[in-house]
Amino acid sequence: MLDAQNAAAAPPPVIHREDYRPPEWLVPDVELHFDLDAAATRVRAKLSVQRNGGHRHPLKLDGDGLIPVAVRIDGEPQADAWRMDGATLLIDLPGDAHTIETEVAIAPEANSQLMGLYASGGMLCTQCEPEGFRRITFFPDRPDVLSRYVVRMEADKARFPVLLSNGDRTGGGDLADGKHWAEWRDPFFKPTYLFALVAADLQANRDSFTTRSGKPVDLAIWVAPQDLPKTEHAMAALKASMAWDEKVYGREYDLGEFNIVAVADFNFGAMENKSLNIFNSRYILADPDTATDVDYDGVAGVVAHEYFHNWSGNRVTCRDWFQLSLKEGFTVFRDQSFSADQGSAAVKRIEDVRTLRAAQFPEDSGPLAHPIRPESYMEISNFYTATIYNKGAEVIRMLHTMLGPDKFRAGSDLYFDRHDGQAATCEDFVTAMEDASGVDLGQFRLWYSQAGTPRIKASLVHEPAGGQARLTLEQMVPPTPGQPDKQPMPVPLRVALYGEVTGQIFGGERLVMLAGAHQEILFEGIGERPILSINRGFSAPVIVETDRSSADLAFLSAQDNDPFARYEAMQQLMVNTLVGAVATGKPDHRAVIDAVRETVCNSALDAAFIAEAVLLPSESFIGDQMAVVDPDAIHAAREALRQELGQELEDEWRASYAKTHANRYDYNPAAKGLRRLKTVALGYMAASGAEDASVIAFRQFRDADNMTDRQGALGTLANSAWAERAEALQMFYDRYRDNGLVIDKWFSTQAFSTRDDTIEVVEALARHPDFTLTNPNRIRSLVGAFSMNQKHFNAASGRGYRFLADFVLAVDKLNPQTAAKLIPPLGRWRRFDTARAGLMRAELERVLATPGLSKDVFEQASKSLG
Ligand code: B3K
Ligand code: ZN
Repeated sequence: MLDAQNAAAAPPPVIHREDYRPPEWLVPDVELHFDLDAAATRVRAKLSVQRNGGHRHPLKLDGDGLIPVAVRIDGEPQADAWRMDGATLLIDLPGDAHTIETEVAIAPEANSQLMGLYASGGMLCTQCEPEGFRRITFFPDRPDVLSRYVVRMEADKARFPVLLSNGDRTGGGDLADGKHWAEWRDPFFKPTYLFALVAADLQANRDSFTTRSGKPVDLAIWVAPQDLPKTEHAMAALKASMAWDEKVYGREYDLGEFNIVAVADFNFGAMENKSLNIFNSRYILADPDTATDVDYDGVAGVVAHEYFHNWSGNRVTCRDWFQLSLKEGFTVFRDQSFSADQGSAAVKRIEDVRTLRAAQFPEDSGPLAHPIRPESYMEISNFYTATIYNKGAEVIRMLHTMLGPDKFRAGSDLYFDRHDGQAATCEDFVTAMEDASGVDLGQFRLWYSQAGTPRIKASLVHEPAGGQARLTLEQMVPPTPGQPDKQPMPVPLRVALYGEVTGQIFGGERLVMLAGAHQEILFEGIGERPILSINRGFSAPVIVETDRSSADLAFLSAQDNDPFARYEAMQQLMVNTLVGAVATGKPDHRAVIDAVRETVCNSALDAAFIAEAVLLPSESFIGDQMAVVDPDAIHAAREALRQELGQELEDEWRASYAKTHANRYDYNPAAKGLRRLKTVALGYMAASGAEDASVIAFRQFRDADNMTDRQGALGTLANSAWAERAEALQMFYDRYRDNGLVIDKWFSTQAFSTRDDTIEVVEALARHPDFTLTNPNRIRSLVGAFSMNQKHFNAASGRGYRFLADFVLAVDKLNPQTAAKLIPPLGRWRRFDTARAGLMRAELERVLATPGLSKDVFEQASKSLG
């Protein structure tokens, strides 16, 4: 942590994309020898190094917290040939090819950062992306240095009976003193960030998959014995992903083994290490009693995501970390498409857009805005963002829309063929798409370099005399930090015009390519007044502003044949209503109530879609539409609309509830949809103030045969003033006290509560014996969840801000990556009134003034002050 301690005094250096230079030394082969022990692990590394180019520079091996115990060059200890430059080991080498051996001692159980080799629940495991490998051994720790690895591990056999690494197991056996060893070889060239090892006492759910060319693959998911029954869903998702990638992308798996290990303490969701994926256990373990339908979807989506990385990330990796979206945006697009194919594509698209709007749009309009290919960073761990991942996926999706599935597939085939075994760039990807399709993507590249969410103004004018309709589009890309002036981007908009009377689409859907700042599109043969359906399927990650009336939005919410556009029309109607209510203080709920009634009563719609469509936009999304966020007024307006919807449509909610509640647990898209609608209906019944709502909620909670129903009811109870509330929370805790993942839900449900005592409850929960700073899931479940509770986090007293900043500082001492991820809500100060903005800034300043800050937190806090 030497660097970290200097951060407050001298800001950490800024790394620029334009400064990229190829590596000076390559390391084609590496042998690692681990003498594993939780308190003291010895790591010996033997690197074959090759000079790359005609320079005379020394070999630079990155290290972080490492002290060399021994260094040998071509087998000899040459003390005068090497030196330390800060954390980096420099070695002067006379020739162009040498063998370097180093030895270090590390302490996994003292590693609270969870980067490098660390201990979790009695096992040893690794996390190397992006720069954790340098905490294990000295190495050129950058993604464009690709090596073949041989890994030998030795460990106590009783404590660590399972020894895993990348590739295939090539040897093993017993040693003296109760120890044993295993050797693994990975024939594929890979960068350091894909290295992994696990030493553990776990058991495997084993299965197999035969690739389409007939090669058998042994699959194993490693967990604690009592968790084995919870791995079936992940295993099914893994096999489905393997088949899907063959079918949709023509990509086959390339080794004889594929292992997944679940760990309780993990900074992220999961990690795609070559053939040894390591997962946060929340994305592996699922059974009906402990995991919700959302959790099941998360497990399948993340298993697929990490598996898909084997091609989009591992076989073709990133040249440097500025190219992160090359693998992440593409892989998110791939996992989204996979999930859409497994269930309801319409609902999946709605969920993906909701995530983008909740996580990425605020980022894109705030002080941390960056393009999907950033230009600079202090700490690359801060760039695993919704922009890189989710906007990155939207950019790939636009290519898919513009090129069509066949040309897109030709482009991806060309990309994989051309760059297999290489460290590539975003530019390589776009060039492959361009070469394979013949489509000019020159201007499209702006999506990689410009930050900010484009705003599109769309207005439609009907000229009945000529039977024409004129669609005028205007584009504005807002300024973002470091990018004051923007160029218009190419925006693919799927558009349809509906006849007001006939309800028919005129001439089918069109793909309109908006290329400039202003464009007019003429539609012919429009005899009746047309209603505009635009950005159907959310074909571009933009904000579309239209002047459509409430009546037109209601029409679309009832009739549009594009499910996303239909959902969107309802959302827009709700947003207009709520923003209007906040602005005028005179709510007019009529149009929303009628539109919701129409949707709830439409027997042609499936339950999952109805549940999504009738949900009110979140308080933060409403805030995003306002010049100055007024958290209390938004909350009051939204609750008033919820209450009136509950009361006016009480019979409909009761009918929906009755229809769905007899349903016994089964995991399939239809049953999931019924469960979702059931809890949405329960929420409205509670909002209506119906006297029996508490009894119904408590009954749902108590009698549930699955976590979706139980947690759904608990959420309603947790928001209430009902007598049953405390009992339900206690019952939930007692039932699941030994299950960390479910106790996370217990914390987050209370942190999300709308009740007025939420901040006191949250502060008390931070002192609960089950709260701990060493488990990232637990931190997110309380502190992260609370920071998303717009009303209470933004309490006018500033108490919520102080709570968050206290945790940023406390967590930073242990785990800078997790601490830095807590900061963005404080960076939203520009969106609030001056009093709140001042309080938020004061907390950011307090964080920045603290000595010994990590560079992760320094970068996020200083940029957030703006
Ligand atoms: N590639 C990993 C990212 C882990 C980085 C942690 N700082 C997870 C994923 O996107 O699949
Ligand atoms: Zn990923």
